[in-house]
Amino acid sequence: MTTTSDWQPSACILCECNCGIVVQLEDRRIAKIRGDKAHPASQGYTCNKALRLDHYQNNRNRLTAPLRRREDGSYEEIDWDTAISEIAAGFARIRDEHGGDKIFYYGGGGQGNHLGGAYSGAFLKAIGSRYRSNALAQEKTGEFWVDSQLYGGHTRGEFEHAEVSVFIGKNPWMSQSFPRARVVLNEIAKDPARSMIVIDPVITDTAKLADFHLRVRPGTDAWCLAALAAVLVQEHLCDDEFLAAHVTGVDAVRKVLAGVDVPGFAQRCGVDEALIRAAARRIAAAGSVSVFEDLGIQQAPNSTLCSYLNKLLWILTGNFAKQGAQHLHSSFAPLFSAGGVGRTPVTGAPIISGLVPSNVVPDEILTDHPDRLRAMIVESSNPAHSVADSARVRAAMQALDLLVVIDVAMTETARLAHYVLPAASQFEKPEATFFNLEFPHNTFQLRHPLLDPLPGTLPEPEIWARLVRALGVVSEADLHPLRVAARDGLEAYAVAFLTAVSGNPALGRVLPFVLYETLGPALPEGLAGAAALWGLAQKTAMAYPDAVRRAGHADGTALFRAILQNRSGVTFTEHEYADDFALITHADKKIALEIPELLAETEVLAQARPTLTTPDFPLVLSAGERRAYTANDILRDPSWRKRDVDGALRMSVQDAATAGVVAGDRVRITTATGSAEACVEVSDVMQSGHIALPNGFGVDYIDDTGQAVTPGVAPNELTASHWRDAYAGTPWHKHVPARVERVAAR
Ligand SMILES: Nc1nc2c(c(=O)[nH]1)N[C@H]1C(S)=C(S)[C@@H](COP(=O)(O)OP(=O)(O)OC[C@H]3O[C@@H](n4cnc5c(=O)[nH]c(N)nc54)[C@H](O)[C@@H]3O)O[C@H]1N2
Ligand SMILES: Nc1nc2c(c(=O)[nH]1)N[C@H]1C(S)=C(S)[C@@H](COP(=O)(O)OP(=O)(O)OC[C@H]3O[C@@H](n4cnc5c(=O)[nH]c(N)nc54)[C@H](O)[C@@H]3O)O[C@H]1N2
Ligand code: SF4
Ligand SMILES: [Mo]
Repeated sequence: MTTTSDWQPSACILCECNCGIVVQLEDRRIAKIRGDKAHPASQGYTCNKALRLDHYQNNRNRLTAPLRRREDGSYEEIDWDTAISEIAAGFARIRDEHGGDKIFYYGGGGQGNHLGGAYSGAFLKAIGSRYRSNALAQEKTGEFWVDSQLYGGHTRGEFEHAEVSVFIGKNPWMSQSFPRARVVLNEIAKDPARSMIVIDPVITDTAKLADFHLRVRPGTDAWCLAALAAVLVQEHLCDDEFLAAHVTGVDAVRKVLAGVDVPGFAQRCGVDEALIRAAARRIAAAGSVSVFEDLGIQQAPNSTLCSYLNKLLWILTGNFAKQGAQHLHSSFAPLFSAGGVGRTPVTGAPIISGLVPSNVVPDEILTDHPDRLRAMIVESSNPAHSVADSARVRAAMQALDLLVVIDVAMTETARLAHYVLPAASQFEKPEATFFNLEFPHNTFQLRHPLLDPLPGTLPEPEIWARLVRALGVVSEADLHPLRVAARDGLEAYAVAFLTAVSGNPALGRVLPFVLYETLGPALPEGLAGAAALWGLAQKTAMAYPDAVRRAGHADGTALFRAILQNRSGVTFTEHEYADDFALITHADKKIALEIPELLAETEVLAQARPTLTTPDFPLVLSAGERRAYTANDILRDPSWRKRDVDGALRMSVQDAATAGVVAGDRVRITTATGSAEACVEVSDVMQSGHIALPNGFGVDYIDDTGQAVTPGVAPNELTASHWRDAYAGTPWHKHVPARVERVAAR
C-alpha cells in the first residue's frame, strides 16, 4: 500500500532562486509539487522545471555505496569505515610527502545545496589544503574583481520596482535568477511607464518583451557598453550631484568616455547609433534603474571590461541606494571571500575571491612543476563535464595521485575517481543555499529533510565529520564541555562556545566540525546538519545588527531559532535604502570609480578588432545556453524533458542555407578543440554567424531498460582552456569559433 504524506515545505534545487515549494510524498516518490505561498521570496511562484524534481530524487543513477576503483578501472563497493580510513590516510600521505597545499578542493554546492560544503573547511584546514575553486570561477570572478574595487561587495538590482530594467547577456525568462522572474518581466512589459533594455545577439524570450533590444554582434558588448556610457557623459546625462557626494575618481572616467567615438563603436557592435542613444537617454531619465549582467558577457571576450562598463551605467546615473535601483546586500554566508588577488602556484593565474580559475586547473596539475596539485576532492560538482576542454580535464584528473568525488550520482567526474562517496540527496538531509542576494529584504531557508537518507548514503556534514575524526585532530575532552552546554540550551551553548574557542585555537580551525559534533546532537531530530548555521546566524547578527532586528530577530540566537522553526524560510535582514552606503567597504564609504587598467582597455577599444572567427571556423558558437529544459548537470535522467530532448543546435536561416541543412538534419560541429554531432533547429531568433547549443546535455544515463544513453552534446568537448579572460581567467564559452557540416544525406 502506498503511503501519502502531508504537504511539506521544501525548495526547488534547479536554479539559484530556490523557489519555495510544498510537496506531497507517496512512499519515497515526490508525487505532487506546488509553489509555496508562505516562502518569503518566491511567494508561490515556480517555473516549469520545479514540477520535475522527482527525476532528481529517484533515478537509476543514484549511488548507494562507497566505491573504490580497482586496478582495471572498474569499481567495487566498500563499507563506509574502510572508505573513510583509506581516504583520510591517502590525503595524510600526500600532505606528509608533498604538503597539504597540494590537495585541491573543487565544488562545495550546486544550485540547491551549500550546507554540506560549509563543513568541508574543517577537514581541508586540518589537512593543510589551501587552494580551491568552483563554478563561480567560470562566471562571476571577473565581476567580483570589479565589484571589489568599486565598492567591495556584490550588487543586485531590484527589478520588482525598477522603472528601467537592463539585462546584458542575460535571459531571465529562461534562466530566472531573481525572485518571481516571469511575473516581474510580464509586469514590466505591460506597464507603459516602465522599460526593459536587453543587450543580446539572440531574440530571446526576454528580448521579445523588451522596449529596447540592442542586438549586438556576439562578443562586441564592450563597444556597445562603452558607447552607452559615453553617451551619458557626452550628452551631459550623468547625475552630477550623486557623483559629487558619493563617488571618487569620476574625472578619469569622464575623460576616457569623452573620447569614445560613439558612431564608430555603434558600427563595431552592429547596433544602430540612434538606438544606443535612445537607450542611454532612457536610463538617464529614469527614476530607478536595475541591471543584471550574466553569462552572455561574463563568458565572452572582454568579460571583465564589460562588467566594469556595465556598472558605469548605473553609477554615473546615481542608481544606487534608492528603491528600484542597484544595491549592495547583506549575506547570510558570503559566497565570495573578500581579500586581494593571489596567484596560483604553477601558472601564476589570478586567484579572485579565493577561487582558482576553473580553466587553469588542468595546467596546475599536468606539469612537472614541484608545486603542482597532486590530489583533489570534488564535492557536488561535475568539472569533467562543466569545465572547458573536457578531454584535458579528464587527463588532468587521471594524473592525480588521489581523486575523491562526493556526489549523489555516478557522474563523468566520479568515473575518474579513486573513491566515490555517495551523498544523501537534497531532500534527504537538512539543506540550504547561500544565494541570499536580495535587498532591502533578504531571505534564508533551511529545508528540513523530507525523507531518510537512501540506504548506503550519508549527508555531507557526517562525511566531513568522519574524515576529521579519522585525522584525530580534536580530542573528546576538548568537545565534552560543549556537548554538555548544548543540552542546557542555546544561551548556555553560546557562553561555553566562546570560552572553549578562545582557550583552544585548535578548535577554531575546525569550527564547523565542532558545531556539528557538539550542537548537532542537541538540535531537533534530523537537523544535526544545521549546526553550522548557528555560527553563521551569530555572525550575521553582528554584521547587520539593526537590519536583523528590523526583520524581527533580537540577536543571533533568536535568528537561529527562527531559521529552525520557519520551514518556509525567514527574512533575516530588512534594510533601509541609506544602508547601501554603509555596506560599501571603503573607509570613505564612497564608490571608487577609477580602475586604471580597465580605463586603458576602454581606450584600446578604438583600435581593437572585434572578430575572433577565422576562415576555418567562421561561426561563433555559444556553447551552453539556458533553455526551458536545462538545469546544469543536476537532472541526469533525460525523460524529465518535455521538449528539445536532443538539445538542438540553433542556427539562423542564412547559416542553415549556407551549410545546406534543414531543421532536423544532423550536423558535425567542429572547433579548434573537438567535434560533436547535433541535430539542427533553424530559428529566426539567431543572427547570421551565431549558433547555439544548450547547457546540461551530453551527460550519460542508464535508462529503465538498462541501456546507456547520452542525449545531446557535452558543450565542453568543444571549448578550450586557454580561451579565457586576461584578468579573471573566466572562459569564453559563449564565443567559440566553429564550423558546421552536414553529416548524412537526407
Ligand atoms: N533553465 C535554466 N535556468 C538556469 C540554469 C540552467 O541550467 N537552466 N542555470 C543557472 C545558472 S548556473 C546560471 S549561471 C544562469 C545563467 O543565466 P544566463 O546568463 O541568462 O544564461 P545563458 O542562456 O547561458 O546566457 C544568457 C544569454 O547570453 C546571450 N549571449 C551569447 N553571446 C552573447 C554576447 O556576445 N553578448 C551578449 N550580450 N549576450 C550573449 C545568449 O543569447 C543568452 O540569451 O542561469 C541559471 N538558470
Ligand atoms: N560550456 C559551458 N560550460 C559551462 C557553462 C556554460 O554555459 N557553457 N556554465 C557554467 C556554469 S554558469 C556553471 S554554474 C557550471 C555548473 O557546473 P558544476 O559546478 O559542475 O555544477 P552542476 O552541473 O550543477 O553539477 C552539480 C553536481 O552536484 C551533484 N549533486 C546534486 N545534489 C547533490 C548533493 O546533495 N550532494 C552532492 N555531493 N552532490 C549533489 C549532481 O549530481 C551534479 O553532479 O557549469 C559551467 N560550465
Ligand atoms: S528552476 Fe529556479 S525559478 Fe524554476 S522553480 Fe526552480 S528555483 Fe524556481
Ligand atoms: Mo552558473
